[in-house]
Amino acid sequence: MTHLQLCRDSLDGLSVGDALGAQFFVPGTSVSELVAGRPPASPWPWTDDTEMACSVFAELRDFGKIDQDRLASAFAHRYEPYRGYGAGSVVLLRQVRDGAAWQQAAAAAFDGKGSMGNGAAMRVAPIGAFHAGDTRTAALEAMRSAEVTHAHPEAVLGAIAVAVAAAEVGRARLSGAGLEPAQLLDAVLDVVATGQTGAGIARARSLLGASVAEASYELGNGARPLAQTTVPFTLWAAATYLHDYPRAIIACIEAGGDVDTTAAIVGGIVATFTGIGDHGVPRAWLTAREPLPAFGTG
Ligand code: F2R
Ligand code: MG
Repeated sequence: MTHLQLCRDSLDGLSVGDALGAQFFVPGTSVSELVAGRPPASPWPWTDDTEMACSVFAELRDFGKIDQDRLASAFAHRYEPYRGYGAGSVVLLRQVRDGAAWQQAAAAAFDGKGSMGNGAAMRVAPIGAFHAGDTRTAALEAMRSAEVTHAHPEAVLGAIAVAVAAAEVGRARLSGAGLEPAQLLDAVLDVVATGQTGAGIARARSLLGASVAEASYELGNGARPLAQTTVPFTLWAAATYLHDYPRAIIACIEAGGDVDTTAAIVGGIVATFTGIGDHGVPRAWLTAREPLPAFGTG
């Protein structure tokens, strides 16, 4: 098991979560049918979460690290408008594609506050997987990947938290050591303890053992698609269902809100630990997901 294989598993978990989660915006799609083993009809198109994560993956596969200029250019030139990007990201990616510096475009977003959307967190789990066991590098690379589109500190903290979680579960997979839910959240809190996102993760730790309904009510489900109202619940779900990928994704669907993105984040973390098959990403779900773009394979 190489770090690139972990990264690939993470991307598969992320993209399947995204694509399946997005199906639940289609009227008539039922979670009870999914629980009964009858998933929605394929194909499941993936959305912006996967398109951006594939660019992150390609950076790691080809260069082993995040170069901010190259990543910003990749995001902008691969942007497909029908993939459901957030409104701020649409503006920013078009500006960068038209020649603006990402530093200025990201800083100017939302009246100079920068985006605190969950878009930096939704694409970052493969970075943590690639740096499994190296929390510090995972956090630094996550920060670099976030900054090219999201200048607000909450968005950057959210991305760091997700990458650290993926690095920690990757460490556990490689070593074969156990990882309790509280241990995972403590490892994240060692790095991200500030801001609303840090406070939310601390609250998530106190809610371990709660129901999906209570946890999502208390922590948010991304209905406001911000880092601080998305990342705490996703870490709660990943920690709670770390050994069971399908159950982790179903928890996101049950929670409602920004389902494609909560399932992408949770899927990217959990698949780093479970891999494919058995209690990992079901092979039938992988087949149902729209094939990844060529730049996100290999
Ligand atoms: N947004 C969606 N889906 C709904 C759009 C559908 C689309 N129009 C279509 O039908 O095709 N999904 C995607 O957005 C989330 C990721 O968002 P990202 O990349 O962070 O974008 P953005 O626009 O920067 O932030 C998202 C929203 O958060 C609010 N917001 C952000 N920063 C703010 C700030 N400083 N102050 C106030 N509000 C802020 C805004 O409402 C942004 O639009 C994922 O769900 C992805 O799948
Ligand atoms: Mg999406």
